[in-house]
Amino acid sequence: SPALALPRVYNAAGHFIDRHLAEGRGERIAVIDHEGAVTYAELAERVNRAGNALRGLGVRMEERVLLCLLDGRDFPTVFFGAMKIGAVPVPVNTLLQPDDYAYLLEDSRARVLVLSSPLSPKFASILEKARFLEHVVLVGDAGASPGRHAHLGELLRAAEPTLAAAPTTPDDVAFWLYSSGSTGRPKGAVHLHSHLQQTAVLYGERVLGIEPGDVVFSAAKSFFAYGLGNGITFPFHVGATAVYQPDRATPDTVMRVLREQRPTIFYGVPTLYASILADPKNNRETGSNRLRVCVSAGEALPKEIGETWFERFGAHILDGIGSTEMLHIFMSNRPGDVRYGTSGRPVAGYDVKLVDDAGEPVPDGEDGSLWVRGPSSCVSYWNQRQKSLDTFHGAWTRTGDRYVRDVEGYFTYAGRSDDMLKVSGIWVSPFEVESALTAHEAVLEAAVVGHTDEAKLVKPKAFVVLKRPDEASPALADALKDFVKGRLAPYKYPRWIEFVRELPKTATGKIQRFKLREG
Ligand code: 3UK
Repeated sequence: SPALALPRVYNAAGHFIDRHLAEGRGERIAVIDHEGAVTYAELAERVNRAGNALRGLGVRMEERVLLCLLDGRDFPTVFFGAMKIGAVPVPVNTLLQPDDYAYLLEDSRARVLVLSSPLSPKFASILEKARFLEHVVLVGDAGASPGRHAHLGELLRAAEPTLAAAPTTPDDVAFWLYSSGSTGRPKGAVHLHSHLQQTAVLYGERVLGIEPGDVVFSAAKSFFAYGLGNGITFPFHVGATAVYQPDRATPDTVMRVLREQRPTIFYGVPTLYASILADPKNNRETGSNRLRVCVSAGEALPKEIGETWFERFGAHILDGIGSTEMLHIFMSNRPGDVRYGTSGRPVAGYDVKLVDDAGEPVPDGEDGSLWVRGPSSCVSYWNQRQKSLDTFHGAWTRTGDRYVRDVEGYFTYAGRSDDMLKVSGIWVSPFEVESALTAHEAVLEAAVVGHTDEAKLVKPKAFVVLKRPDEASPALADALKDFVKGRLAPYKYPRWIEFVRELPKTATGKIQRFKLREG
């Protein structure tokens, strides 16, 4: 299918928000969140007010606005409001720690932070030092905050309800999404105005077949590239309804939404599907009897989970691989063509290749490094020249994944070419967990690798060398897990700790993690 031809003056807010009014869909429901329903007309007005409010705070074209927001109506309000004035929203992970947020504010140079009140304690100690930050706008309960912050509700009420979109082009920077790597801090993947519509057409429309009558629910939150497409741009591309849920996605919260809102499309990560299936009460009748298709991404979906889900929920799970850099899924199973245990075939509009270390194509049946090319690839990592050169080669992006293609053209995941782990679909750098462990007074050194649990999903496992080896005990292992939980985002802690006398190392002293991996 040919590339999308977008007009030279193009603003993503026009396509995803304002178009619905012009085309008579203003009274349709765009969003259902914990406060109720929002129509497309109401959402469009909120977006305008948000854009005007940000402008009123001094935000200009191309300047960043950091969004640390729980899922709800205010997420698309501020995301599109910022883009509509040509500013650059930067949604960030809501599960991080103060030190991470200090880095993101410094690196992005955001002038404004829009922050869900329940997350404000994580920022209390760092705001003073954020030298580029001028305003904090709180979302939700006003009582929870120091008085000098602005409140989104008040700003929206006071702002003008109309706003002309900034004259951006499809090639203007629209938003950034941070992605973690095996070394150093996360990198800001710079995305353009055209990218959102590209993914909505190529994957949302042509693979999922999303339609105006769909009700979608993504357990993956909107700050992930995966959740952003799932629950914001795909439904808003066609005028469908998105359900948002601010709480952590547990089997209970997710089953409640399935039961109460009866979505037609559900998106999750393998760990969540496995934990829902672990309770035999959960099925199509106690969930959504309208489900027509489900999606899994973030890490490979074990075959058994897909098969059992289909038996119990009567809808297939389409496993597909996407990335923050490519914005959404570029290789996938599709309705009527599901091969569990594989990532399917390339999504039309994207090209992939499997190459060896010399860059030569590998034959079918052998594993190679996966490269991808397509119209939603980010243009670079912000202020990271070397990391950008390592990853982006002309139109091609090196994913860091290894894959095998079979003779029929289906691709099977074969691991990473670096040490990075996907835990519940979210990146974890072993270095970061190792550093957290070695900060403990009892620990001399540590090595962290992936270890598969009973559902065949990868979780971190730590090999720990103690300063005094005779202190090794189950109680100390538990204490170390708690110690890491207190310092890093909760999904990063090691689920298993094995005390060892020494770690395998190269002659130059680098830890050989591959020797600690099983298989
Ligand atoms: C891994 C998978 C096997 C793979 C994402 C859908 O996960 C997303 O983005 P991230 O930047 O991570 C990208 C990396 O995750 N991965 C993702 N999906 C699969 N591995 N099977 C899969 N189905 O290592 C990839 O390089 O966090 C997923 C849509 C948008 C996304 N950003």
